[in-house]
Amino acid sequence: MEDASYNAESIQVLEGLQAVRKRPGMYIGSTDTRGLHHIVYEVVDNSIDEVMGGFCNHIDISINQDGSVTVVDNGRGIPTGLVPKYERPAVEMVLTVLHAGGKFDRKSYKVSGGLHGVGLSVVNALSEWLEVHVHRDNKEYFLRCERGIVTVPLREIGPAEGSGTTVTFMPDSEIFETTQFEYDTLAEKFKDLAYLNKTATITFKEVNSGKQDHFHFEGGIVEFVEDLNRNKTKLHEKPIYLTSEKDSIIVELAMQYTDGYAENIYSFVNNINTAEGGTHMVGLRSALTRAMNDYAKTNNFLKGGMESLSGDDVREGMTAILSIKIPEPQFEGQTKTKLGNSEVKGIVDSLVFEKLVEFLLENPKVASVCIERAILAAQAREAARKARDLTRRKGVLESAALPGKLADCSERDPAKSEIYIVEGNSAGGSAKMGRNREFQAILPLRGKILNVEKARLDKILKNQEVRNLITALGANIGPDCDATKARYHRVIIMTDADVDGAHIRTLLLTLFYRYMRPMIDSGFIYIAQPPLFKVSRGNKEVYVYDDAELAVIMEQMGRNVGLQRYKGLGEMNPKQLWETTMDPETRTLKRVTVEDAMKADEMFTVLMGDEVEPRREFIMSHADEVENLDI
Ligand code: 0RA
Repeated sequence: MEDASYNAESIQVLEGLQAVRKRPGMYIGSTDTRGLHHIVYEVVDNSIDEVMGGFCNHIDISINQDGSVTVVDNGRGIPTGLVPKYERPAVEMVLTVLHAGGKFDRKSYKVSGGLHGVGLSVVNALSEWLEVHVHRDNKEYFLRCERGIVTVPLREIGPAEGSGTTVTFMPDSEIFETTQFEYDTLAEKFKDLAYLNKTATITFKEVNSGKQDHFHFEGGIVEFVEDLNRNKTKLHEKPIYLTSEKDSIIVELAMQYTDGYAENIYSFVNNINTAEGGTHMVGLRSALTRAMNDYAKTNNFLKGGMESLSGDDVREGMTAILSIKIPEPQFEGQTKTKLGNSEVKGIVDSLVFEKLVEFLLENPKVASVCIERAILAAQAREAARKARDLTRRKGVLESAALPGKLADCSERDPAKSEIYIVEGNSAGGSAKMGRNREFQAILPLRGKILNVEKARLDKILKNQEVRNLITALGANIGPDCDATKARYHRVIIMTDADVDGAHIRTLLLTLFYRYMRPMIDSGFIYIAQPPLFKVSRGNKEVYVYDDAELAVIMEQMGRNVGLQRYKGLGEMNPKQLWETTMDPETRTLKRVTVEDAMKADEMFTVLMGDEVEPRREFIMSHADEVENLDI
């Protein structure tokens, strides 16, 4: 008799999932932490689809003791009935057939085209094992697979109340470079999902660490904006909220002006963070500029020869969330986070324009605050342009006029050159003597540079320390910043291991984050790691870089050890500074990344903002935020 489970159909299925195991990167992007997290998002996205359809309002996620992940939802439950043509339960096909999703169209806003939306079958293929419990029609069903192959076929295991799906999977250590989940990364994503889907309550816990979170935001993206602005000074009490729909495209926008200077607009398409922007953002920017200019002109706000407000003026100080839902998104770009659908630009533009004009007319007080804010920005921009022209003419920003305090290196190839930005003149002296002058330049900074968060570009450019830095780096600042012009591909911030050192480091990072972002994006910014202690016994000396290490070393060295605590770089002589902090053979550098602009902005805001307590907390807890990198 022919084995019914081994026919042409099942061979195809096997081949499909084998392909996923063979080239996982094609389906989930990579097999590192990112890819690992992706498969969690994939499962959760399926539950979110049920939320968007209005069938589900609870999702509970846990990282279990054994390292597996469980996602529980109270949606309709994956269908269990036999699919006519195939004579197999739908749930089995959803789990074992690539792109089976199309066969059970849920008519929701799918996450296709990006790295998500590959389907549960991909998660299944990349799991050592995966189990599904479905509650449907007052029954509980169970199914188990191992590495994509059904090992326990669908069976009814008892009665059940309500409906829903529970998926538990163990990521396959044969596939993933790491199977260690980062709680905070996952939690951040689930929090975003809860903001974007206000009907959902999402809980998250990690059994081993005891960490847990509960996310539910009645206000949706309005609350998202309020949260982003919580440490800022708001110019109007409530975020402006608009929503509209056309051609099956749903557009939602929440925005609020602050007294800051940064523009913080985040966009999402079908809950995916479109960090690279795209057609929806183009449409939004066009609508904002048009609506604000229309209102300003109609109501005689523009005076003194000012002709119009630029897009930058209109967006200065704005925090906004744009969330759109579209049936067939096309994602493009380096990280597949740029929306490509050309029809979206016009739709977002016209919907936002129409609703914003309506809002401004109905809320003249808020309208006038927003317009005045943009006018101020336009005036300051004009002043900044004049100041910049002036400094340009004087040659301050030209590489010909390098600052006198800079001890440059002899190497001319930026890729081989580094610059140490050193706190204080005395440490600067040690660094100059200790360095390898062939490829290491030193720029000492005196005292604390300007508090850049509170100052505009024109004021910042007047600060001598900042000018020295900009000139030395050669990459310019603000909209003109160009990392390809940088004179060094390693810009290393070297500060004391005390509170002042932490402060000046943050000031520098703020400057880079706000005005020289391309330098961070290019991976050119680093933080030096000077030792905290020197442990000595007889003529044996060991440098120690953190407290945990100190305990171990003290234990190893035994009795009668000498312990010196380094508070400042100045306490080391040039040779020690070279050996511990500057020699590429032995030093450790931390590379500064802006993984998550949203988070970084929040950090800087708290640090530089008016409130003291969150600032103190921040300094204590975020000191190690940057990635560890051995070079
Ligand atoms: C296919 C069709 C239907 C629901 C689902 C899949 C579904 C999948 C997942 C994955 C996790 N949770 C889920 N919940 C539902 C529609 C079912 C119907 O029409 O009743």
